[in-house]
Amino acid sequence: MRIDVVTLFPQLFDGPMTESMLWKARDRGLLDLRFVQIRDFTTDRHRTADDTPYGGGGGMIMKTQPVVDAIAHVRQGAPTNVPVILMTPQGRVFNHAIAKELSNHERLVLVCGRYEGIDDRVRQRVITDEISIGDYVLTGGELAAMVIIDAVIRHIPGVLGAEGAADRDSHADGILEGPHYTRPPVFDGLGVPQVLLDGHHAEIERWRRKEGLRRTWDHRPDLLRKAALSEDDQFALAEFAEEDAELMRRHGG
Ligand code: 6GU
Repeated sequence: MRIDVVTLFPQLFDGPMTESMLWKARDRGLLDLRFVQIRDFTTDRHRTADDTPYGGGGGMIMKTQPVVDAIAHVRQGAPTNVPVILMTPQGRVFNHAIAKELSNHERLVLVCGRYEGIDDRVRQRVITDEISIGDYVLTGGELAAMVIIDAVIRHIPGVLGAEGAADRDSHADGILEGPHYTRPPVFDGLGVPQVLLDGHHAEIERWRRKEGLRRTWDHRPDLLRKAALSEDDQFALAEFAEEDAELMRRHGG
């Protein structure tokens, strides 16, 4: 997969994109990650990429022409249907399903805004999708682009060690993952659930599923409305509900 990032600050990507899993993906040729400096497409002596907003108000707006030209540059020779995605708090909210969907594309173009925003005519002319990573505002789209790159490439076959591991992640089937443990067997008086030490594989899988459901019940009950739940899952949820009701009876709510 090839990803082109259109940005005024390519250096911001240096650390996160050259370590660990990201680097392995690039090293193995599974991810061709490139950066385009918007400032290289400015036309004036001062390489001006921003200007004051029409209508007044604070802040600076990124100019249309350098961004449009930078995008045209990376799209040369690319199929016409390559997604050109604007990083913006006004976009659709990123999630597991969108990460997986984007991973099916041969190429992506991620456009990072800075300052107060980009002239809307960039969006009107060349943007095909707009993504936000959550309901808060970042100083620029670069951190959001890094989040998206990381989450997307986990779905490319061969990027994660164990094949298909992304399908076992939290959110993959609509529920969270349960807890994990490694040695030692006791830390500061805290043990490890006996079922994990016994080595009975089917029991371990049942336990993991149930603990994942318990986490989801406790932290993200909103996810349970959309999750695909088996009869055993429903039974576990009924048990959690009963436990909660029992706590309420004993301690008041
Ligand atoms: Cl994609 N960009 C900016 N600037 N802020 C954000 C965001 C993106 N997603 C959440 N906040």
